Amino acid sequence: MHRRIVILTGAGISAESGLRTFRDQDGLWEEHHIEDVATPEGYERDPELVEHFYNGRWQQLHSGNIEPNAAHTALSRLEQEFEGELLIVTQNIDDLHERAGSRRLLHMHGELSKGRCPRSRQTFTLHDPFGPENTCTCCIPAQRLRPHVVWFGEMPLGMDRIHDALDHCDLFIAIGTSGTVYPAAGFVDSANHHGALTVEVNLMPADRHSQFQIHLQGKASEMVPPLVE
Ligand code: BJW
Repeated sequence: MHRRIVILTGAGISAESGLRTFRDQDGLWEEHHIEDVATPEGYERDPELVEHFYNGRWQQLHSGNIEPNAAHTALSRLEQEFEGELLIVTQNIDDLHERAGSRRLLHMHGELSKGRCPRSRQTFTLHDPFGPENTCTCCIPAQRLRPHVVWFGEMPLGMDRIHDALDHCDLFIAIGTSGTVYPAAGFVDSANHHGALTVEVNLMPADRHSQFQIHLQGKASEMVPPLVE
């Protein structure tokens, strides 16, 4: 019986809700250059382009057409029923885990619904898409908010808490992530190192496939509910 579980989720868990992944066919990186929209240098060069990229995704998420799927719901049910320690670490910036009811959740790559003051790092919930009017209330003069997301070369969020959970977990499950982006891609190594059972759920064998002890190949919405129930 497992008592301490860490679950890592990636874009694949939200794919069946209608959100595009990054590296699959038709993924976001087919249409956008990573260095333009997902680096601090790209933002410095052309903030409007980057805001446009995130505003398109913000609008889709708030269009009323996007809902959590059976995989998000199953993880939320697990959280409610499980009496041991559980942490869902998501690389996703959407809020589908929250909408499904998950609370023991950490957004390591940030959140689409928030902007951040570049000076104080304080975050603000965005009720509208980005624009020059989105400024902070913590500084004088007010600073233009930047997307609260983690770009390449920036430090992911909550790493101390994540490492602590990985050091003590006895079950690590990665769902719908290609295992190409670090440090998340290395979490399986930490979990293995600490003696946890490591399980991968993916449509395809992912990059770090061979590091997992158990592979469940298929759609997250079909594989996750029976796995956690
Ligand atoms: C399904 C499915 C279904 C589909 N059911 N499955 C050289 C070596 C090692 C590391 C580096 C290196 N050079 C640079 C680095 C570090 C770099 C990195 O990893 N680069 C690699 C590309 C090599 N990492 C960083 O820079 C990170 N920071 C860092 O390392 O800090 C340390 C540091 C900082 C400063 C100084 C010194 C050290 C930051 C990474 C930030 C990532 N940001 C992004 C964009 C922002 C958020 C956003 O816009 O949404 O985050 S990139 C993008 O990739 C996004 C994602 O969260 C992330 C991961 O993608 P994910 O979720 O895995 O999606 P996909 O599309 O790749 O995969 C989807 C999967 O789902 C596929 O496998 C499908 O098969 C599957 N799937 N449908 C089940 N229905």
